[in-house]
Amino acid sequence: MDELRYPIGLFAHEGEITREQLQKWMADIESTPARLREAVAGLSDEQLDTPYRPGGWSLRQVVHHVADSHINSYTRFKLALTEEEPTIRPYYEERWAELSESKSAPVELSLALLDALHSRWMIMLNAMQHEQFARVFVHPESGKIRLDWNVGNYAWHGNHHIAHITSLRDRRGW
Ligand code: NI
Repeated sequence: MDELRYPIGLFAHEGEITREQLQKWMADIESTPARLREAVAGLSDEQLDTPYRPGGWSLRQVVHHVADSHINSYTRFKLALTEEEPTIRPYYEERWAELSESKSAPVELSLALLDALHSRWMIMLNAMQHEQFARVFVHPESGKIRLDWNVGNYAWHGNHHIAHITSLRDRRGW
């Protein structure tokens, strides 16, 4: 396992997902924008343009990636709630991160976007009946994905990228 690339390990969950587990993951999703904002607070443009690991994305690209990824995820939740086992549209996240906008736009734009997006996402999740967490979408490569598992996956995803930033800051003493 590459510790720089996976500072908190990979997401894994086996078996039934309890309401308690789901609540913990939802609390992580709710706090992700504030924790991401805190993770980059006070960094200069030069620091934001530093790769979190050799050959990896810059901190700026990481922040914009979280927004890109969570916009897609939010959409997939909505598709799964309103259609029967919809097949979702994958995208090349590496290519999105290489677009010049992802490399240059102020991080504040994605932080603000995530504040609003996660606020709506949480209203949606909190309004879901427990049975609705068993609804699925179909990923063309990964197959059927249940919404409860996906809540965990995106709680992990935010934590994973926040750890990229905080671990670099620790290593550099920033
Ligand atoms: Ni990611």
